[in-house]
Amino acid sequence: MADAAVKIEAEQDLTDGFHLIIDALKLNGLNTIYGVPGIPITDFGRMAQAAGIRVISFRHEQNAGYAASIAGYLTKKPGICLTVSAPGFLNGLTALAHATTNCFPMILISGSSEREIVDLQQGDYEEMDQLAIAKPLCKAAFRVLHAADIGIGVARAIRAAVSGRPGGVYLDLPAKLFGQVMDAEAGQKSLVKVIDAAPAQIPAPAAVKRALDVLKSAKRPLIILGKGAAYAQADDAIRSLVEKSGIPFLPMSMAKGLLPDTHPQCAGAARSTVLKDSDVVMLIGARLNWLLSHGKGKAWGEAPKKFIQIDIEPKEMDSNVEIVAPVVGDIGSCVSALLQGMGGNWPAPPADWPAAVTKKREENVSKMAPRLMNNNSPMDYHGALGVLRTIVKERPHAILVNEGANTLDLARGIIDMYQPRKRLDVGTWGIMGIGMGYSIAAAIETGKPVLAVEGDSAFGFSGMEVETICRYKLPVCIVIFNNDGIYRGTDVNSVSSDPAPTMFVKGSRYDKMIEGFGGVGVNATSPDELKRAVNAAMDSGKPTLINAVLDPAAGSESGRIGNLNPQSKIRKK
Ligand SMILES: Cc1ncc(C[n+]2csc(CCOP(=O)(O)OP(=O)(O)O)c2C)c(N)n1
Ligand SMILES: [Mg+2]
Repeated sequence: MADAAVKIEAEQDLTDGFHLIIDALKLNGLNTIYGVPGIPITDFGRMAQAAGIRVISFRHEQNAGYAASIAGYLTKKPGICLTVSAPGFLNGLTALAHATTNCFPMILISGSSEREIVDLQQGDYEEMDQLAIAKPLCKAAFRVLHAADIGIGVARAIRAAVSGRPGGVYLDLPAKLFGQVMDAEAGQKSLVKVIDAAPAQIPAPAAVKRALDVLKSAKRPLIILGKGAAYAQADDAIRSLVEKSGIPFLPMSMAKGLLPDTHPQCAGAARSTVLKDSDVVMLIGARLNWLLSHGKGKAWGEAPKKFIQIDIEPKEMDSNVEIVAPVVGDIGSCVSALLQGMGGNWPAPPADWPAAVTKKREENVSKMAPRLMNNNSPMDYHGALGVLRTIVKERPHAILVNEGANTLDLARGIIDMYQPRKRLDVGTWGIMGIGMGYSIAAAIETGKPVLAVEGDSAFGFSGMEVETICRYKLPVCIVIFNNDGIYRGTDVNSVSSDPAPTMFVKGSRYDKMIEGFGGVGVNATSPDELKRAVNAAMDSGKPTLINAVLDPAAGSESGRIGNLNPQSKIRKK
C-alpha cells in the first residue's frame, strides 16, 4: 500500500476526545448545548453542531447557564452549559450554584488550561484550578484526563445531576483531552449509556402509614406544593391526591398550575389565612426555607402545627421545625403510596375549614378584581397585569417567565396558571438575571410560546440576549415593566447631581434595543396598547420586546419582602 493510503486507513480507526464527548452526550439523549465559544471549545461546538446536537450560542455564559438549569427542570435530563476556562467558567458558575440551590439537574462543562502549568501556577492562558473552585457550589465535580475515561466521566456527571435530589455538576475537560486520540472501536466500547439515571426511591410503608394517620386526625389540613412536586412530573397522581383528600392546597410560585389556580381547592388567594389557621400541613416537594418563613413565627399563627413532609432528601427533615411524619422518597412514588393507603373512602376534612378558605379566597379575589380592570396611563402594576392575566388564561400552554421585585410579586399573585411547569421565575434565591436564559431554553425545549414579564432592572441583567432570541428566531415576547428603576423610579439624591442608586434613565425605550436585531419593538403606554401588542406577538411568534410604561411611583421598596431589609435604631439619612 502507498504511504498516503496507510495513513488514511489508520485515521479511520481512530477517534478523539472531541468526538467521544459528543458521542457520550448523544448516547445519553443530551442533544442541546447552551454555551459561549472560545479556546479550547470552539471546534468542539462546531463538531457538536455538525453531529446533530443543537448548539445554542449565547452572549454571556451566565445566561447560557440559567438556560441549561431550567432545561434540566423542564426535561428531568441535565441541562448542558459549555464554557471556556477561567472567566467563562466563573461566568457559568453562578448558574451552576443556582441550579444546585434550586435542585435543577445541570452539568457545567468547562474547558480548562494545561494541568501541569495550572498546578505549578506558572501563569497559563486563562489559568485557574476550576475543579477546586466549583466543588463547594455543586453536588459533584469531576475531571477527565484520558480520552478512554470520557464515557465514564459523562455517565458519572449525568447520574450525579439527576439522581436523588437533583442539582448542578461540574465536569472539567482540559484542553489536551479534546485532541487525544485512541482506537475508535475501543473508544465506542468505553461509552456508557446510563441505565435508570434517577432510580425510584420508594418510601417505607410505615412512614406512609404514619403520614396518613396524622393527616386523618387533622381538623384544618393544608397541602403545600413546591417546585419539587412540579419537577417530578407526577401531575396526575398529585392531582388525584389533592382531590381525593379534599384538602385546600397552596402552590409555591413554580408549582402554580400543577393544579389550576382556579381549582376550587386552591388556597393561593387565601395564603395568610391557611398558613395561620391550618393544624396539619403536608409539604410535597416544598422546603421550609425563607419562602415559607421557616415554618414558624408570625406568618404561621399561634395554634400548634404538625408537619408532614414528602421529600427525596432525608436531610431536609427537621431542617427548621420538627417534622412529625417524614416521608422520604421520590415524589411520584410517595404520592402514589399515599393515594393507595388512602383507600376508597377517605374522609373529607371537617366542612367548615374548606368553606372558611373559600370565603377568604373569594373576598380577596373580588377585592382585587376592579383594580385589574383599570386603563390608567401611565399604567400601574394592576392595570398591566390584568391584561396579561387574560392573555395567559387564553393561552394556558404558553410559558411565563417572570423576574423583578414588584413585577415578580404582583405577577405571581395576579396571573393564574393552568398547566404544570408553565411558570418559571427567580426561584429559591430570588435571583435577578434568569429572564432571557430561561426564555430561550423554554422556547427551545418545549417549542411553546414564551411570555417574559420583566422588571426594567431585572431585564438589564440578561438584556443582551435579545440578540440571541432574534438570531434563533424564538417565539419570545418580552414585556418590560418600565418604572424607571429598581422598585420605583422616584428616588432623589439630595447631595449631588449623580442619580440615586435605584434610578435608571427616565423614559428609556427598551423597545428600540430589539429593533436593532430585526425584532419587533413596541412602546405601550396603556393597558389597551399593551394588550394589542402582546396578543400580536403571541400570535405571530416573532421575537418582540414591549416597553410597558409604568408609573414610576407605582412600586414599593423590595416588593413584598421589604421586611428583609436590615434596619438600624439610628434614623436613616
Ligand atoms: C443577582 C441579583 N442582584 C441583585 C438583586 C437585588 N434585587 C432584587 S429585585 C431587583 C430589581 C427590582 O427592580 P425591577 O426589576 O425593575 O422590578 P420593579 O420592582 O421595579 O418592578 C434587584 C436589583 C437580586 N435579587 N439578584
Ligand atoms: Mg423597575
